Amino acid sequence: MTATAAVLAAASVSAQAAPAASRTAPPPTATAVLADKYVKDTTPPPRRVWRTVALSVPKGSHIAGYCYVLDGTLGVPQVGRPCDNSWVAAGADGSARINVRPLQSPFNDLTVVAVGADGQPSQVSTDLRIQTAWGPVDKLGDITGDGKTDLLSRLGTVMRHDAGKGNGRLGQTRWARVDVSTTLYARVGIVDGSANNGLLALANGRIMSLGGDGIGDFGPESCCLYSPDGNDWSNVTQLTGAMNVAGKGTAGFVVVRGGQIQYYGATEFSVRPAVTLGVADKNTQLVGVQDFSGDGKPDLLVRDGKVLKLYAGNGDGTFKAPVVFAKGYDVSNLVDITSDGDANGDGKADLWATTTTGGLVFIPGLGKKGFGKPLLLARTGWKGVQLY
Ligand SMILES: [Ca+2]
Ligand SMILES: [Ca+2]
Ligand SMILES: [Ca+2]
Repeated sequence: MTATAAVLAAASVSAQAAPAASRTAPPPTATAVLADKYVKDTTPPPRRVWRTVALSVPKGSHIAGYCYVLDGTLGVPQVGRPCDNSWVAAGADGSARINVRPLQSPFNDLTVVAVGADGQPSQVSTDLRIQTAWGPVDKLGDITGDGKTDLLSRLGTVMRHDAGKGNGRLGQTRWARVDVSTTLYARVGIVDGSANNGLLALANGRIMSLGGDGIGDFGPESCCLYSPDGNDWSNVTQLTGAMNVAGKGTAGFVVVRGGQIQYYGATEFSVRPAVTLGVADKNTQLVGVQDFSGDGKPDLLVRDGKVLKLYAGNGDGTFKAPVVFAKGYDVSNLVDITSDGDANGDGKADLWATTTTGGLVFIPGLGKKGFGKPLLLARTGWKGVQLY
């Protein structure tokens, strides 16, 4: 360090250390305790159950309120910069009650700072760990926690989900927070050790996992799944989840990569060598990996031009040679087709597809007989939407 730099550094340190003469003392640290009917229970309630938390500061402290976040990073407010997480005003005695919804099993962390009338935060934040009962693990295909298969899709850079009603039809639409620019997504099962279904994302040649929040949103991204044949996935052009292909509970995914269709079994952190299933060309579209044939073993369904081809799964991570499974599924009629499993409760894997006129159809699975007559769910609103 030069003499000048040392002087500047010393000046900078002393400037930071100097107290601001106009400031009052920061408010005291908050106390956060659970305050609802569940605190008497010997085991905590499951995730997604709303909890009430009582916030307080010592008697006689005058504060404006509390800034808090559950399972996230608190952007601590400052004088002139208000709370950008959740905010609750304090009563005259400095206390407040908040309702929060723990979404993870088993631990959820609440971070709170008290904020003075002048906007100053307490010097130390308060952490409260809220426990939930473990599981049950959400059904594959259900991202909202009601046991019914949901549709996940993307329009431009925005991810949306439409809550399945359990009869193939769709209910409430929600837009997710996750940023989906320049990225391929695949629906998979548990990716983060929680009980909520998550996603794989491919961006910039890397495959990342995004845990689910169990009510239809995902993230943040966690890096990375490493390929046994080099960690560069940049030549992957399609990606779909492939759970239970090598037995119940096993994770994996199928890609189109370098003109080939490949299955990769995966653990949380590593990927097994590729199983090449066939060749892919410009007419190849991965539809999904579900049990379409009705024998209990997940199969790969691929659109090849005007037909759907089935790669029947053997239940051990290998697949049989493809056979034509259904006809009349050309792009001039159906733009994008996906399967997230059974959406109408008969145990057979179904399809959702967008139409060339911007509509959406539900196509019920008939097991080994293929698929039934499409049911029109929406005439418009689905133009340019990509289904996952
Ligand atoms: Ca659901
Ligand atoms: Ca099957
Ligand atoms: Ca079905």
